[in-house]
Amino acid sequence: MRQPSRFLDHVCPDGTTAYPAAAGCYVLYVSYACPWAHRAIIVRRLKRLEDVMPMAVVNPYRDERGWGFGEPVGSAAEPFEGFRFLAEASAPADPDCTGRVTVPTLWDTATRIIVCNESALIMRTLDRAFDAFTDVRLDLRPPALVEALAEEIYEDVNNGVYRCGFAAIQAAYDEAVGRLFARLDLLDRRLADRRYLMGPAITEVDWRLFTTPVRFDPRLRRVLQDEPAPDRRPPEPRALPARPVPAPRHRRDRPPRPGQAALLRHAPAAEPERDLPRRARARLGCPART
Ligand SMILES: N[C@@H](CCC(=O)N[C@@H](CS)C(=O)NCC(=O)O)C(=O)O
Repeated sequence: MRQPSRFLDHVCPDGTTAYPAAAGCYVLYVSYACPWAHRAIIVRRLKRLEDVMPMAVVNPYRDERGWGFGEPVGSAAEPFEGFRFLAEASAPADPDCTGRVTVPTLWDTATRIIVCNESALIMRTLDRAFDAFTDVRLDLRPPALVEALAEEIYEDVNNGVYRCGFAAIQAAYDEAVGRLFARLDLLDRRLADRRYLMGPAITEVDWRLFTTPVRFDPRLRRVLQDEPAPDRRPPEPRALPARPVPAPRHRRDRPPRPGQAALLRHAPAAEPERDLPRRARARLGCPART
């Protein structure tokens, strides 16, 4: 089952949380397969924060130990902390915790604590907290943003596909599939006279919607467990912000900057793992924190 997010703090530019905005201090852990992580990857790219917030990608497959790095499918070893499994990141904050850690996860290399593993909050942190480090002025949360719409999209679409996939009985499956497609129809109608869900400008809600239906084919077909009924094809892209918006290219990240490149060359086994955070911070230019 999908786990609730356990870490719900955020980075703040004005020092009102324990996590000040600073370049090179935080690592974003993601899976390219995950629609929730995809949201964070998109905002990081839109805000051009690639050099400010390094990103590490987990293996595409996970087993009962949760997301891992390096073995066995040839992904890169985790370059910042030497984690073999993302679950190791939860130990400092929650030593008794045996739960897995979900992606996206925002990790603070200074305190060695997970700041947040809730994608909606991470999106907001990326949208707002690092403005001093980017020239991109983008407001994904205008005052008119309708929270209720985001909530409906979450319930019926983003989480709705999981309710389809995890349904244990036919009636639950039918109900979830019905709600999913009814919501997509409503969204489609909403987009009939506007370019984006909130009007002329793209906002957080569009991106929150986008990462689920864009996976209808091929990944969500597996989650949905079945083909939709013959009269219910997956939605046409009209309901998605993908076509009119240049979708950020996230598969190929920009080459690491010199400090990161040096860091990436250090396989975790080659040096004591405990030294990595300090060196990582130094190389990434992260100021010391007390
Ligand atoms: N509420 C979370 C959900 C994230 C989530 O469920 N991520 C999945 C991947 S799609 C995950 O990491 N699952 C790992 C696990 O359950 O061990 C968010 O929006 O960030």
